[in-house]
Amino acid sequence: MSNVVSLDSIFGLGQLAPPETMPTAPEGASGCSSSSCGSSDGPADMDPAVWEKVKNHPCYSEEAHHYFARMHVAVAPACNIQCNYCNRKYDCSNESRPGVVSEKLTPDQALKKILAVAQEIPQLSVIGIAGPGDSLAAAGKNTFATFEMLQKKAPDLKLCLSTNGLALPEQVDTIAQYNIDHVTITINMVDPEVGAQIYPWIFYKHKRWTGLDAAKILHEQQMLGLEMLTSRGILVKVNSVMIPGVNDEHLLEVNKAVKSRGAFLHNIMPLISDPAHGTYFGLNGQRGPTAQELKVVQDACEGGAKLMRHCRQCRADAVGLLGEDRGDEFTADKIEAMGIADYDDEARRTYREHVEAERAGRNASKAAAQADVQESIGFAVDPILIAVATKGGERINEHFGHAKEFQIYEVGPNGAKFVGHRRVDQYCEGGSGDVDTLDGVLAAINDCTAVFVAKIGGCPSKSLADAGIEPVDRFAFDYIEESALAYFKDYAERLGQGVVQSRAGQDAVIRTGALTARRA
Ligand code: CLF
Ligand code: SF4
Repeated sequence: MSNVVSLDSIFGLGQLAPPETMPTAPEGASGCSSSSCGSSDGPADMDPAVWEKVKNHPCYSEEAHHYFARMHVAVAPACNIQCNYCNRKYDCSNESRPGVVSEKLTPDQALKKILAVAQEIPQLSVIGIAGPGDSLAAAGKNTFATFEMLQKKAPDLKLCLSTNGLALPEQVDTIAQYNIDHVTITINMVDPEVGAQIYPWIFYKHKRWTGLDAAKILHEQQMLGLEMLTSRGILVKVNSVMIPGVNDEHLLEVNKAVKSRGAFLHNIMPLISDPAHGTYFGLNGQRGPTAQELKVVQDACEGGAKLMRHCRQCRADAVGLLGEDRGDEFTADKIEAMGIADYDDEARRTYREHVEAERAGRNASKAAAQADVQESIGFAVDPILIAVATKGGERINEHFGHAKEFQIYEVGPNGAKFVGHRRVDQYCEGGSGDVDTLDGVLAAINDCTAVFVAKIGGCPSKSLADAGIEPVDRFAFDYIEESALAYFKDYAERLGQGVVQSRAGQDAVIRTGALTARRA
């Protein structure tokens, strides 16, 4: 199998345009920073050394998630605590979706798989260990053995791990020793009274602890581990599972506490709760949040620790861009049949250079679109939500009927920004659309004013329009944010003329958990 992956296939899909086709900024475009445009944080918003660490990490940079892929290797089966949203038969739901047991790997098997994926996917930039248990339980033996081999063999790949934090303080020196720049801690509470409703027990210092004692120890270890990591300059993302009625309002306190200890990002994820998963919460009727409930809590935390809103709650063996799972292309049998060539990072280097060129032109074009909106709208207009069908590259490049998720952008007079995603069943299978599936799509994007697509048929267009969601294909293959701003300018004009009405106050159904590849 070829060791160098051509970028033609990516360009051919319209995911990324060659640099010379990028839109240019109109004369007089202002140089407003990406943050003042309301878009994702970029080099203008952070220390250059931090930007270097996050610019190719799909979880730590919202912008990077349109371009770069991560891969998880399931080398850590053990766990040292019990969460009420977890069933040990499945993957760790702190950083992954319960539902399908991962193919567990030894460190040697993991290395082989990583090298196979690296030669096939030029977007690959990060290797994460996120279970299926806790990456630092059992002294993190498999986790560190994998990273030790990997940093020697493939030094261009970033190392990332996720933990519940109980064993973290004892492992911080080892994490620093292996140059692991990115650590996620799942912190669901900073008050042990709340923690006792989430964690029935922990196993710590050769003893099982329950109730308030367990929650108190876990809380102290999490805070200490967070402080130790940030004081060493290691970037920490905090994941919190939002559990309505248990810790939803409390997450504002969590946000403040982790910000004051230097956390880089806070990722508030919806509880995945289904009786079929056999979890305590699932079996006892604890529900997950709606899209609007999640957004309300996320919005309330704005201004504190920076929020991550693009998490896909991926599996402990996920492979690919965040909205996809290519794990079925890399099963043990297939890797064995592949034959791995000598390690070569040329395709990834070429790809990264191309992304840098894309980025260089985007700030000006976003700023120009933003300035145009601000100059042309002379009255107050509430922001709206837009659903976007995309395959990546920050472009509108997916057909409505082929979309397995829609990215949600909030756009208003102050800019356009990514605020979430909605997973759906693919409407069009085998050349024809399914009415029941269309109902599911409508429910998932019911709070949106418009849906941007590369192409759409007459039938779903009519259903969308009847539901009050405007189907828009005139921006096919263009950049998302610039198109959203152009649409908003036009929408505001029509609103002013009374031609359209605001859809504020609608709610939508979210489906939690990761996209699951069809396993061979
Ligand atoms: Fe994996 Fe996590 Fe590293 Fe990302 S995932 S270990 S930080 S490389 Fe990312 Fe997946 Fe959300 Fe995790 S989308 S579940 S936040
Ligand atoms: Fe499950 Fe992860 Fe919690 Fe352990 S830390 S109980 S594997 S969700």
